[in-house]
Amino acid sequence: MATKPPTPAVSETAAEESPDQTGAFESRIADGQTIEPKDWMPERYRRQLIRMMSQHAHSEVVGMLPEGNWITRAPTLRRKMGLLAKVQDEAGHGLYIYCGTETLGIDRAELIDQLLAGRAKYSSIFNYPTLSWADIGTIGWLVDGAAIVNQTILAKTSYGPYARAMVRICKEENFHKRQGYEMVATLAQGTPAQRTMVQDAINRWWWPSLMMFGPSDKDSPNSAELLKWGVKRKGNDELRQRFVNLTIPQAQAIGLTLPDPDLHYDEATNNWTFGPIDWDEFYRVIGGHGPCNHERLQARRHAHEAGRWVREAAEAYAAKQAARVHPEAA
Ligand code: BYC
Repeated sequence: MATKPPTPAVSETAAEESPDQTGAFESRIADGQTIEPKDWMPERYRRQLIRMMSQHAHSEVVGMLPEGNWITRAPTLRRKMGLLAKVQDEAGHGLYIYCGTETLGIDRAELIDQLLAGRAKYSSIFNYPTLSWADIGTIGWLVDGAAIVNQTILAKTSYGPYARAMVRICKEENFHKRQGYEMVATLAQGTPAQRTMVQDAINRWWWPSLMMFGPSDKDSPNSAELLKWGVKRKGNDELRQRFVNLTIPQAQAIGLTLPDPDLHYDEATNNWTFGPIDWDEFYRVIGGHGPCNHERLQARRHAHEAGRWVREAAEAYAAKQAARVHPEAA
């Protein structure tokens, strides 16, 4: 049965917030304390977290679709089992984060309605198609790899429930990344056709993976506030650079290339410098006009309708159980 989410101690409007309250809140964050659901928080902090956490939860759930597409076509039983487990893990991540978002006083059903109505964002990366089996390894390596870089830092975010969800999620994402890299490395050592297939997958997923970190800091309207409140601990550009620095040696180790003629190692900064990102493409995709946006939302809407009877049955069962335990309330 749907339970009412707890109501955090927020003011109804930002106008009711006193400088003392905000000052005490910001000192706690500066002291490295986490903010917990029953603590007072500025309304703006609560809204920012709902925005970011719900987008993250939606990304996990929509992220099951491109990979789920290959479960029936995995080349071996071992690969099929690995992929099934990974896709199930993503569903679990979505659930933890939806639960975490509910501690901010919003109902999961409302968040899912926003997604299905096309009013909520989810990660741009899941609007690209999975064209070959090599895409599955490449997603594990690059997409989960990018996610880990972002989420390892989010495990230190100032909001306790989100930080704790990230600790477990990162452990699983690490496993996904290793599994993906092993698949890519196996194909890289395979036949010329397998090598061509995996290189093609990397060529298609590299730039969208860099876009996962969001716009450059100077064009990121939310970053300054999120950094001030310790929701983000690093900017989008720093995390993107960290991902690039980690990934290039991994590509070199298995003899594959990344599709960027401008890539070079900068001895002065110890960074791999990369070419310009196509931000027009990024904004097109997050604006709903990527290659698979329509297909992804349709698949979620269909799954939601197909699962309606399960939700109703679960609610009816929970109500029956509750009536047995508390017959007076029935
Ligand atoms: N895609 O001010 P900014 C996974 C939006 S799932 C779409 O920098 P912020 C996995 C942004 O929302 C990984 N939209 O925003 C699952 C904002 O729009 P609104 C998902 C994006 O929040 C299955 C606008 O652009 N991870 O790993 O400061 C299988 C301006 O951006 C994107 C998370 O969700 C994007 N890539 O920073 C495998 C992590 N980038 O809301 C793997 C949690 C930006 O103002 N989220 N936008 O209309 C974050 O860390 C941050 O929200 C972001 C963006 C770094 C993504």
